[in-house]
Amino acid sequence: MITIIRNAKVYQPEYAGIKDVMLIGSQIGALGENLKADLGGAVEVKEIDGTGLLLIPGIIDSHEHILGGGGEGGFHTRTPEATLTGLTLNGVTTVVGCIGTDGVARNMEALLAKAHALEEEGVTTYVYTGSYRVPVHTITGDVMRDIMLLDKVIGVGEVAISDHRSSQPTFEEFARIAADIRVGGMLSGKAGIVNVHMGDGPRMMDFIWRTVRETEIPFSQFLPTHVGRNAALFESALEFAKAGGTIDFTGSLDDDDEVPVSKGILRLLDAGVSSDHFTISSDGQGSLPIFNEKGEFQGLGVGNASCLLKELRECVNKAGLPLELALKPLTSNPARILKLARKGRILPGCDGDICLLREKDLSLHTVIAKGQVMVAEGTAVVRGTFEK
Ligand code: FWO
Ligand code: ZN
Repeated sequence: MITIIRNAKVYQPEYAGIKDVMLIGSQIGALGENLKADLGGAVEVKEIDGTGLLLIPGIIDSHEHILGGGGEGGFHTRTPEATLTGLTLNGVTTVVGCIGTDGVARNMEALLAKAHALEEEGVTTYVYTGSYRVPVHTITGDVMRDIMLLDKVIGVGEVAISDHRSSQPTFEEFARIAADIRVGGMLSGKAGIVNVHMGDGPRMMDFIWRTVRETEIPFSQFLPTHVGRNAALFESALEFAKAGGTIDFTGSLDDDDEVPVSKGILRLLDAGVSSDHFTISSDGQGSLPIFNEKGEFQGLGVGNASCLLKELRECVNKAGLPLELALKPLTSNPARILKLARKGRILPGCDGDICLLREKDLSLHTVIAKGQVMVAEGTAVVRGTFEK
């Protein structure tokens, strides 16, 4: 199958002008003007009119509870799993699944099966092995074996620190996890990322700082998430980013975080942090529990991948960031830090993961994943197995 998207304003994410983009099978084949594909009728050539539309790389969500999560208020508060259109209708074409608080009734075997299910339904999936808990609950019994032997495992997480729900790991346990996943990643050509769940506790990023300062493990091994959840944590995360680390904001639908994403990004840029060093993920299907100061459960919401395009719009419309910069934390930045070589960019040889947005309101028009049209003019044309 060949698909030519014509005359769209192409963001690679850097702006490339009005171009045609040709998809050959599941990959981007070419960018250019007046592209033609004449295969003597042997292969169907689809055309999509991209006139007046913005063509961007498919969104990479580096932290989503695709299996469902939650449970902090008892069994009835376990959150529902991700659905295919819950991803594609929000522009997500690549997702990294993780397990959170409940590492017992949610396990790695089920997470991996869910990741394969979503891959079979049409998007690209990866997983972090483990959950909040230390020692890490793996599939093979060992963090290094998991990342070396299981293709979809690209790191460990979300490892909880500075949180009343963590395992209260020692620094040595934390450093050992980072060491093992680093070497396992190295030996398997993967990022070996430690996706660190940052809680509200006063120790904040101490374990990460100590690992970077007291061991040979580099900044790039860590991707701390939820960094906007309180102002003090954000200041520490800002220092980490200034020192060369990458930090991950959790998008939110009601800006209940103390540091809204677009404000946090402006702060980073003002502080001289490169626009390569921050990402935005959704925590989709994860629980958003509220606890009072005594640690008593008050209630919970559920994360949703729709926060990603909402944060993109806020970065452009509220913070006045150029689209080509605001796209980086959702596309080329996670692709780089997670070492997803063919993801996050509109370049020949990259996977055919593309979103078309309407220019006036950055609303979603079309989504293509691995060369397959998943959403056309705002309607899902491919649905999950049990989605009606
Ligand atoms: C955050 C996932 C939190 C689950 O602190 O970590 O609970 O297991 O599903 N969510 N615990 C939400 C804040 C960033 C608002 C998780 C959740
Ligand atoms: Zn978390």
